[in-house]
Amino acid sequence: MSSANHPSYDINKLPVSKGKRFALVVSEWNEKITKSLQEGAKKLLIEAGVNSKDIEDFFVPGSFELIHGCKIVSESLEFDAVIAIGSLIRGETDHFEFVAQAVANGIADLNANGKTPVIFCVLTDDDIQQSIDRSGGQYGNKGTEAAIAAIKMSNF
Ligand code: DLZ
Repeated sequence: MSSANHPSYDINKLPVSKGKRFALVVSEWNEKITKSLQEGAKKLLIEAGVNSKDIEDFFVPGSFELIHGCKIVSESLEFDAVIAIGSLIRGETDHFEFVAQAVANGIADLNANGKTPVIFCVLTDDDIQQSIDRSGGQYGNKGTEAAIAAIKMSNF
């Protein structure tokens, strides 16, 4: 199921992905959610023709560390696109806005200044139910959408 906001896609109309290399940088906070996002992204990449050996997973402790993790991975120039995967839930941190803003700004900086596109797949939800709904639940899987963006940007 696709989300209400994302245009529907035809897997056969995505740019050629065979031979492209993708990195998934995954935050371990709210692991159940980030694992579902990671699985959704990986499934789409493979459906689109990416070889599983060309998808590499990297793990960081929390969403804040996605900035450094993605910087190291993207600067290696070994990948055609990087997907930053995290889950911030408002109820669990007083610093929600600060961390969310920092991660968004950090990933934006990497995109503005680096050569490798870094896709933003960080859920910022009010509660765990919203996160479940968007990571394979009733609103689809944002990991899938991030993988589509990664494929498109890898061909930019
Ligand atoms: C500390 C913290 C809290 C309270 N909540 C979350 C969260 O909901 N999602 C997330 O990805 N990370 C959280 N963190 C951890 C921070 O991202 C970071 O790992 C720590 O502040 C250490 O830098």
